[in-house]
Formats: sequence, structure tokens, C-alpha cells
Amino acid sequence: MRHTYLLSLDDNECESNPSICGENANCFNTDGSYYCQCHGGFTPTHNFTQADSIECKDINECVDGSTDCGSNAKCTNHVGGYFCTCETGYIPSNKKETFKAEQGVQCIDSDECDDPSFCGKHAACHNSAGSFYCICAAGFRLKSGETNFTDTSKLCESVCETDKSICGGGVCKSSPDGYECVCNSGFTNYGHKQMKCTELNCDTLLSKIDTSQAPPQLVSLLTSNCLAVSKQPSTQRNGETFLEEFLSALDDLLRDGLHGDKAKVSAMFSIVERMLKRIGPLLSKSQTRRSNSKTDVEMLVKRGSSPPEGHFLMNISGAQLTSNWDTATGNKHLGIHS
Ligand SMILES: [Ca+2]
Ligand SMILES: [Ca+2]
Repeated sequence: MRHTYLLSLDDNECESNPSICGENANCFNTDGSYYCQCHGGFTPTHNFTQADSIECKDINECVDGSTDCGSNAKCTNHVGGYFCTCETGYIPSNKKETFKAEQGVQCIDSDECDDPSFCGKHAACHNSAGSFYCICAAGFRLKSGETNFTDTSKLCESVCETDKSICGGGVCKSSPDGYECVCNSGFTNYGHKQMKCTELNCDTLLSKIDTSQAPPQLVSLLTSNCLAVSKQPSTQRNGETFLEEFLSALDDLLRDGLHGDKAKVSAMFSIVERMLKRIGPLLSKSQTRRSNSKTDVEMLVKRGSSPPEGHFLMNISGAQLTSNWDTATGNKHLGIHS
């Protein structure tokens, strides 16, 4: 009697030694042998056996050059894979938070300004690629004093509220241009509505000047200028006109040359200096230059919500006078108490 035995000589290594391929790998049994293969996202990609002493390692798809998440996107590696996300300010075209490079997803700028109330009241929204900013309307600012912001929890408030001292000796009122200062009696902002109201005291105008030595024409021009401005505190009297009048009076006076004693010349210069300090804030331009036959004057004015800053330079028949508006304190009347 013959018996036939079918012997299976194969040993299934994958079953007898489940850890034969190590971590992150699959084991495949074959007739008489076996082989290992790393999981997707791991390297190496070729087959191996335990004898090769290989460990499957994560592929960093973000740095190996195999992956391009596209513009305005970032790549994040993880064990066994990676994902793409759009940078802040961009929205993925498939509206899913994460995506793969091969999906062809584009990161598109999020137009924050689509929502008209995004920046809150009294502010306009400006969209930009990947970002945006809000800007307070004229006459409105943040509490910090800034006008541009991206923190939408902040609110634009009337400058009359954010800076109580903005009008100095005047009342701050909202207006289509933002705000305006309505000066109290005895104060002026020289007709510049958004300028601080400063005290205007024509009585102290000639203090410390020996008026008996000063040319009467100039004394009278100085006082009439002060009175005109103080009577029309919120009407802009043209500074250029004042300057013309003054230079013409000065020219008449100088026609015969600078004579007289020191006291007279000194008194005249004092008047000229005070007059120019009075005219400066009234000028509408930031730079003014006037030349008459005997005089040559150049005035520079920097103006904001505070009284103007600047300087002037005057040549009077060869003598030069340089001075500036001392506005460091802001609340003093320009050129009079300085
Ligand atoms: Ca990976
Ligand atoms: Ca944007």
C-alpha cells in the first residue's frame, strides 16, 4: 500500500514572526520566502527582508521636492503623509481646510471687505492680497490715536471724544470733514477749522516793545491785524493779503534806507518779528515767498491739528532776521508770549 503525503514545506514568516518587517511595513508571504514593503508615505519604496536591516521611515513630502501645495499655501508633514493648508487670509478653492497637492486646489484671497460691517462703524475697509486694513473716517480715530487698524475689535470714535484737548480753548463739533473747533471768545484758530484754538490777547501784543521808538505805521498794522483776527475768529482772513500789506508798509518805510538809532532799529525788528509770527498761522500754503524792493521773506509752515510749526527768514535791506513759531507748548498764543 502506497501513501502519498503532500507536504507543505513553506513556512509563513509573516504569521510566525509578525514583526519581521518592523514598523510601518507590510509583510508578504511567498512560496518559500517572504518580502517586506513600506507603507505608502514611507521610505524605502523597494522590497526588502529582515536580512536587509531596513526600517521604514516617514517621507517628509514638504521638503523632498515631490510636493507643491501651490501659491499662498503651506505644507505640513506628518508620519505617513502630509497636507496642504492655505496661508492666513486665503481661502481654499474647494472650501476644505486641508488638501493634497495633486487636487489642484487654489488659495484665493479672502475679501474681508465683502462684509460691509467688517471694520465697524465710521471706518472703511481696504482689501489686499492675503490681508486687509480698516481706516477710520475723517474726524474719527481709535482711542490710541491711530487711524489704520486690522484688529476689528477696535472702534473708530469721533476725535472730539478720543482727544478732549484737540480744540484747546474751543468746542469740538462733528462735521462732514470730521470735526471742527469752534473757538471760545478770546481764542482763535486763525480760520483753520481743525486747528487748536489758542488764546489771542491783543492787549499783550506790544509788550516789551518800546512803541515810542517803533514806526507808527507798523505798530498800527500789527494791532489792526490782531484785532481783525480776534473779531473773526472762525473766518479765515487771508494771510497772504496781510503779508502783502505788511511788506508794502515796510518797503515804504525802508525807501530811504535803515537809518536811526539802535533803539529804533531794534523796535522795528521786534515789530517785524511779531508781525510775521502773527501772519504765519494765517497763511494757507506751507511755503510762501515774497520779494519787494527792500524786503525778501520766506516762510515755512507745517500745520496739523496743533498750532503750526515752522520758521521764517527775512532780509530787510541787507539785514537778516530768522525766527520760528515757538509752538512747543501748543496752548500759548503764538508769537506773543514766546
Ligand atoms: Ca510624511
Ligand atoms: Ca484680503
